[in-house]
Order: sequence, then structure tokens, then C-alpha cells
Amino acid sequence: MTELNAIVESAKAAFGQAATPADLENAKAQFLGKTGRITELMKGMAALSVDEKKSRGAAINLSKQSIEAALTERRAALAQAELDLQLKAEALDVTLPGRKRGTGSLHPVSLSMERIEQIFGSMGFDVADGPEIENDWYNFGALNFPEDHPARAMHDTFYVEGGKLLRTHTSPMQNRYAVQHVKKHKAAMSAGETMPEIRVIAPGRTYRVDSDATHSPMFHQVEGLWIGQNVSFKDLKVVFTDFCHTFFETKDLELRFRPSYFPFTEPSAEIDIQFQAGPLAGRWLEVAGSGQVHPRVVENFGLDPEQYIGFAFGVGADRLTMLRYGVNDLRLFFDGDVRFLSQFQ
Ligand code: 2U9
Repeated sequence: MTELNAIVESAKAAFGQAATPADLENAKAQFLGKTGRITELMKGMAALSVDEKKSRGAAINLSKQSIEAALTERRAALAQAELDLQLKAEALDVTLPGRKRGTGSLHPVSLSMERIEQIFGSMGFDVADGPEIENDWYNFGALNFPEDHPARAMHDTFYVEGGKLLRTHTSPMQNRYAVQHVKKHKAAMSAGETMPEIRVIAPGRTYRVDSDATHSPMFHQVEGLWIGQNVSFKDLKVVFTDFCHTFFETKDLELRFRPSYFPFTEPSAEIDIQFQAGPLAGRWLEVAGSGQVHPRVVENFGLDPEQYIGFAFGVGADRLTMLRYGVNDLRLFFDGDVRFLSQFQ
């Protein structure tokens, strides 16, 4: 084997052993670099005659080309190996099930509230909004709660700083709504016009110091108020019966108005319903309180109770939701367990 062939062979062997592109470039330097073996041979030609230079130069060039070809080949092989490794590492299993984007859904009580708003909206009721932290007047005073009424005691009410409280019902929202309504129409009324009717529902969170399987310190109410010059208990019966039929999607439902007492209505009645078919059939179920709005409450709106009268009602939205979906423990609504909540899409 000539010296040149030996160099070419050892270059090929060195390239073959190089496991990385960096190793390969180091190996290349040993042969083609500034002090590489081929470069040294070229330098050594200086002393040769012109003819010798020609033949020796051609031979060295051939060897150099062989080494460069081997280098190019090895570079490509290493690059391919690297790519293969990368592809293997990043391999996708297209048969795996896709990751689902979890879509949320409304809470069952929110679904009920929306449904209640929609039903009363279709009967011409506006929807009131208002603060959850209230003052004593809007929550109790304006609603004709006597000073020593038990509902004012610490036992029922969460008091916060500054003499304020967490509203114990949604009535203060209707109170505020009614006062605004009267203010807005006061001038026209003084000029002899009659006031457009107040027809409003107030849905929202309410708070009482109470906690067991059927009571939560935070619960949801929807109250309704209809005040006009000729609004009677008959209208309450029609409106509430219609609401129950639509909400529970059945007319196979009896209603019973049972005498009761609330400071803000007189006379007052609890409303019970009885399904005639289905799993709850045959039992009277209490769903609401109601009554003709007390004259003193009407007076507190800024209206003459001799001229304006109407009715109010209040429903527990959590209880209505339990009845609608057949849920038997109120706490399920507030535990935040997705296995429960995801059933109400
Ligand atoms: C104004 C005047 C009167 C709203 C009413 C009830 C009767 C009632 C309960 C039902 C179930 C509360 O969540 S519950 O425990 N509500 O019994 N609510 S009449 O009366 C009003 C409201 C606002 C200005």
C-alpha cells in the first residue's frame, strides 16, 4: 500500500469512528487542517522538480479528493443518524385519544334562575339587581319588620362592619327598584297621571346564619313584586300557577294557598304544589311565600296605599332546582363536585 493510500485509509477509518459531527470535524483537521497529514505532504513538495511536482501533486490531489468524499459521506450519515434519533424521540402516536378541551356548563341553580327570569320576563316582569351588603332600612325597616322582630336578631342575620348586613332576602332589591320607579314618575303623577305598574322580579344570593342538609348559609331566592291600581290576589294566583306549569313543564300540578304570616304582606299565604304524576306525586310541597303587599310597605315606596296595591311572592331557587331535577341533598349544589355538576349541561 502506498503512503498516500495508507493516509486515505486511515482517514476513512477515523471518519468512520467519529460518532458526532464535532468528532468528525476533529478527525478532518488531522488530515486536511493546517498541520494535517495531506497539508504537510503538499508543503513537502517545495523541494521537488517541476515534473516531480506535477505527478506528486496530482497523486496528492486524488488522495485529498478521496478524503473529502469520505468526509462528505460521513457528514451526511451522521446528520441522518441525528435526524433519525430526533424523529424517534418526537414520535407521535396518532392512535392515542385526543386531549379534550373541557367545556364548562352553568350551575343547575344558575340554569333555574335563568329559566325563572325568562318565564317572568315573558309575563312582563323586569329584573332587578342590587347589593348583597345592605342596610337595615332596605332589608328590614322598609319591609315593616317591627324593631324587635326575631329575624333581626344576630341568630338569623350576618352583620358586617358599619351596621350593615348581608341581605337575608332579595326584597331590598325590589324596595330600591320601587323607590326609583316612584321617583321617576313622581312629577307625572303630581300632574294627575297614573303611575305605570311596578312589575319586577329580584333573583340573587341571600344569607342567613343556618346550616344543615336543607339549609345553607348562602342560598338563592327569586322574589316578585307587582304593584298597580288594580292588582289583586287573583292576579297572584294566575301568575304563580302559570309560572309553576311552565317551570315544571306540566299542567298536571295542583296549587294550594295556605294562610301564613309575613311582616311585609297582609294577608299572607304559603304556596304548596302537588304533582299528580311522577316520583313526587301526591305530596304537598311547600315552594313559596306570598301575599298582598302590606300598606306600610307600599307607603315606604312613596305611594298612597289607598290608590296602589299589589302582591309579592318569594321562592327558594335552590329548592325549586332540587324539585325540578330530583336532587335530595342541598349540599350537593355547593360541594363543587364536577361529577355532580356536569350532569346539568
Ligand atoms: C317587597 C315587598 C314584599 C316577597 C315575599 C315571601 C313572601 C316568602 C320565602 C320563600 C322561600 C323566602 O327563600 S324563602 O325561604 N319568601 O315567603 N317573600 S312575600 O315579598 C316582598 C318583597 C319585596 C318590596
